[in-house]
Amino acid sequence: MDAKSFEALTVESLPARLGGLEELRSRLGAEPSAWRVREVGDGNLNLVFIVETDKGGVIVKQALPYVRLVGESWPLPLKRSFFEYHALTRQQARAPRQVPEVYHFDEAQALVVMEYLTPHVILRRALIEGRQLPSIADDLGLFMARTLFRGSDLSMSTRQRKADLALFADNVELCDITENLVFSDPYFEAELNAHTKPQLDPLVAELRADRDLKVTAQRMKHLFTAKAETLVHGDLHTGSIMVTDSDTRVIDPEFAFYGPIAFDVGMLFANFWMSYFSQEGHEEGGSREPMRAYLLDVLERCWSVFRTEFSRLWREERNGILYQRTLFEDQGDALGAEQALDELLHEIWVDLLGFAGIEIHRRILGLAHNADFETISDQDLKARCEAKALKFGRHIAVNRDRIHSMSEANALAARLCKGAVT
Ligand code: SR1
Ligand code: MG
Repeated sequence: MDAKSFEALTVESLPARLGGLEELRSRLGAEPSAWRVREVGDGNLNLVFIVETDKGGVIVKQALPYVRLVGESWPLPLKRSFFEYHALTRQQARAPRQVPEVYHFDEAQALVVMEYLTPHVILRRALIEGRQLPSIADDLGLFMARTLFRGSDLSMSTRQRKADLALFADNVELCDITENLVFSDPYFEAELNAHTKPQLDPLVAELRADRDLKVTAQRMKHLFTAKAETLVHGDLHTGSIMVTDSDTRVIDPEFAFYGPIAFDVGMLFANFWMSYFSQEGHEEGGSREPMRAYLLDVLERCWSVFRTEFSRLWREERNGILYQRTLFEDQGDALGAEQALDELLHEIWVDLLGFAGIEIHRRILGLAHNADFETISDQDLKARCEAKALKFGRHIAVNRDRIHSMSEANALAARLCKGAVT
């Protein structure tokens, strides 16, 4: 394949263009004309192809020089594929078997060839269908603790850490998308915003006039831009996770950069809470009460597993720049290290509530909406679900310093869901 000039792949051109790659031939067979190719990308940005034969399958993901969701009027650099590749290789090392295996990367063509996860489905779709996945809370709690701890100053040497900070600092345009779409656009009438009209108009006006909320959103944006704590996935929502009953894989880390530990955790939890509030819109086939209980349990358990694993890593792998053992354990002051751990976990908790509340808002008020709500066809019902989620988001973000536990946050979600709070 000509490695010089970028050209978007098509279903027709892919076999000829990638047919010489040993990484594909060994998995699919050496006769590219026999490869079956489907384009299945349903995300906002990229092309995604499944390439299969009777021998096996691979995924080919290719960036486009623009935002697929919007079109060529919104250019976006191909280099996001470079960041996705580098994030995947680091996550694979830090949380083995929790991301797809990478087989091949072509920087000029902005494409990554990786493991075809089958029979996996996108977690968001499974939750909309009312499927209770037994292992996601544990798997995702472990994934976040391991990647966020091991990519931070708690684990890395100063040279390695600064080299990675510099490498991912160039992921400018994707950070810029988050800075605007997540933290600012929802709070004014930005051009690409959308919300359920006219039902949500009064609440949207109220939120956009809410000074405490706007200050909170900007405070969270400030943490996002300035708190370069660890290599975050950067877009860890339920559409970035593929599942079976026994396997959970995190995909699509193209938004990776050095940011706050709490960002990934808050974004993921926001998506579980949105799934919770949207369940009422999917009750045609029967009550979703068991599903709601399941989702609150996932939130409790995932946060608990995260804390437990993060604490284990703190005690066993804290060999980086910060909180050196020479200051604590080596002086017989293990309690000092535990105090520092408690303080850090508390800070993560407070910040994640802020990020979660803002993520909920942007998915209902901004450009990029969630299928959880978008697939509710009755617009009045959809707006009722969204309004509860918006109020919940506002409460946990603005009052993040005063919410002390996941059970407290979940109890508020349950009260709002039952309509006991307006
Ligand atoms: C223009 S991109 C919109 C959203 O899609 C991605 O998945 C990110 O969540 C981004 O904010
Ligand atoms: Mg994505």
